Amino acid sequence: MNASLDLREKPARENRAPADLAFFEDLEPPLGDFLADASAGLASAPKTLSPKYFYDQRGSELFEGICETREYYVTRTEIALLEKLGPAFAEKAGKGTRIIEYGSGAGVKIRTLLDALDEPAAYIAIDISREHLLGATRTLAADYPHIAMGAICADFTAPLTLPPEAAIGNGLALGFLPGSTIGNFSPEMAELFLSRIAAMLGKGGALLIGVDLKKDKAVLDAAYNDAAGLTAAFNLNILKRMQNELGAVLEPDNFMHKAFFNEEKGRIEMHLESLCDQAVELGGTRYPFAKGETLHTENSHKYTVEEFTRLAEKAGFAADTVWTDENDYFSLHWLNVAA
Ligand code: AVJ
Repeated sequence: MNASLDLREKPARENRAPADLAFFEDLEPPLGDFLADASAGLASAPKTLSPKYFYDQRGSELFEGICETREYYVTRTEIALLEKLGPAFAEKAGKGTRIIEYGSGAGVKIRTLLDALDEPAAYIAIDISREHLLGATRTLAADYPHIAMGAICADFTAPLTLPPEAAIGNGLALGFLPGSTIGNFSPEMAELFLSRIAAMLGKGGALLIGVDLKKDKAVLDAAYNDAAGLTAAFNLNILKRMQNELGAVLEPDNFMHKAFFNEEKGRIEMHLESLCDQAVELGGTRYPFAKGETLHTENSHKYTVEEFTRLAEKAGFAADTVWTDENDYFSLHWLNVAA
């Protein structure tokens, strides 16, 4: 190696943590290319778009609103379970647990764990949104000064090894994946993702994961068709984003929110259905929509306890305990990384 090559080496990346965090690791996840993804999705048959584009500021607010609706039982059912089961988790986890959360939520769910466990040593959040991640973790740092807080900015669905700074204490490494986030993945992708989590947590680790259950189709359909219209607005917001951010030429009023449980595939599907023959213009290309044709925006897979247990086992976990609410609407699974 010669001197001129040395000069071209990039300076070591700085991952300076704010003083209140134990560490901050920025893996600089590539931002999704909304224009490229939307163009490819409109050109494909059937037309699709990734649900990750729901969550701009307005979309995130609408999602929080959905969680408060009477029909969307998911959030309140899971939080009630987490609160009730605190002592059971504490007994399983023991002292000095290090919690690793995939995604950093509003903080309500993680607080139930931090409050219930026996002197947890650390909380480490992994999230793709840098601002959201740092904001959420620093708020927790202020409220839990005795727990080391770490943040990793990364795409948690991609292969990832925990940095050496994340090895805090010698308690259990406990992964936490609430909210039925896993439902957005196809079963094949869910298995791959879970196997990566198992590798990251390592031998002796465990995962606490929230999984929405199969149930009466009418209950499922209603949860994604709330009477106040928040889910419809959430779905249609993706068209407004295309107009505002990508300069798409389209008429949102010519599309209708459509969500239903597909029994055969075991998933809620969300679509935007075209109410007439029309075209969407994006990046200089016209994409024709026939009346009744849809843009498929989301899948939310539902499992039976047995189906999900089998999937987790294929991914390298050993099922330990499953808890469900009194209606069997939602499940929490405690899985151990298989030896
Ligand atoms: C955030 C993916 C768990 O699938 O229920 C809620 C998203 N979409 N209503 C879900 C959602 C429409 C939600 N997840």
